[in-house]
Amino acid sequence: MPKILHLGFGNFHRAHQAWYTQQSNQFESDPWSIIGVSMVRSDIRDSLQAVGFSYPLAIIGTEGEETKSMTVHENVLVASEDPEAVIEAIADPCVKIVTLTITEKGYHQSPDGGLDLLSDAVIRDLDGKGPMTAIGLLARGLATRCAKSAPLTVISCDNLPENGRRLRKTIDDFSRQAELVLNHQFLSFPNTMVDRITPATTEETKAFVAERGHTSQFPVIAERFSEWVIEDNFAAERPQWEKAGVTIAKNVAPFELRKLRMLNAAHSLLAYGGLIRGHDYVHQAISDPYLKDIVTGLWDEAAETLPKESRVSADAYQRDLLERFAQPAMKHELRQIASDGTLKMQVRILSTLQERQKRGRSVKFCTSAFASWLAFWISGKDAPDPKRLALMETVASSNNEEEVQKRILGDVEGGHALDPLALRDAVSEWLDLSFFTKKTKF
Ligand code: CS2
Repeated sequence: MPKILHLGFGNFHRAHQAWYTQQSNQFESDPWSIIGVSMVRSDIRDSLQAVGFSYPLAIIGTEGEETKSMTVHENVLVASEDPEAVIEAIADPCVKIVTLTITEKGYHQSPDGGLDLLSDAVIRDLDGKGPMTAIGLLARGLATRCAKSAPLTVISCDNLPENGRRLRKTIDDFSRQAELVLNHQFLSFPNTMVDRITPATTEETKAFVAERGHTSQFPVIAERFSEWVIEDNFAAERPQWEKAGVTIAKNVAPFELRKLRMLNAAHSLLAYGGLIRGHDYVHQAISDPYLKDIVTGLWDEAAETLPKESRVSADAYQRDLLERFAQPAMKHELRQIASDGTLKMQVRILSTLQERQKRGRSVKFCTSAFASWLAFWISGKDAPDPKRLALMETVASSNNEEEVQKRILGDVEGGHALDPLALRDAVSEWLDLSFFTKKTKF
């Protein structure tokens, strides 16, 4: 049985890559199975082990809903407990593909796109004094794997532009530091675009699936819409994913940029603007006419920056997004999306801003998304973020809103070659109007 190993056994993986693999297994004479790797938590492995690693997936769409039993996983490993087992599995020639959902921060990237050698987690991993990072685990597994001359495809499924290329760069940097030898003749890192809205599991999720006859501590809810575009660059065998609706493409960039700059950018704007205005869920924020107008403005601005291939369908894409965001049964929490903004802002918003500034085009609405994030912190709200403490200190350091803006802007602008004065002016337009502060409309 050919295998896939997946690093980051979260809801998104269980609703997306797992779902595509289970669907395409209907067409395989030798079906694929997945070994999930939970980076830290062992409770999910303990709970799912008792039921053969199966779990219910509730799929919700405007045309109704269904709950599927997912049975494609054969095992779950816990990296924090036994990293060597993960390294061994990556090196096992039965594993043909490694997929990853480790979130933006899992890549430990520096602003120049390489591995951040100043990151504590990376330093501890390299010194052997802390838990291995996902990048460290993968680099060690790949070195052992290459020594066996057995080819392997490594697919990043995180929301980052050119995620395959970035992953390869961080793996190469880590390997160099750790003196691991990789042979790229046996490896490939295709770029991908992944999409399926998948909220975190709550007590309500458990009740929702229980009402439909499924008992599980770890059920998943996802929207019916799902998309996966993978660059046609495989080093080894792969499932017939295209039979389950996956697009295997020569160039992923048009899809990836459209998704990041339209879907994810709007999500971030709705998260910060929505939380400030007292909403909890995406469907509430998008039905707030005030926010909806700003989101539409953002989409128009982002669409203009897209490559021709995806620009032509941007209007239809916007209409679909409005429908997808508006589904109340998804209960997609804004808090979930608000996390890790320092990393998300750069790839979702600042890249559009930069493109538009270069072309001398208005940046009013894409700036609003950035301003909403600044205002979120300035107004004393809180979310998990790698720079959370630094942001909170900056906010506490001065009562002068403009001064605080200036410092935060300085922190995240790095590497984007934005015109800082123009950006500051554009942001001030939103914050001066007190758009996003507690004082006014929000
Ligand atoms: C969201 C994404 O949490 C977030 O930041 O924007 O997880 C989004 O739901 C997915 O990318 C949809 O495919």
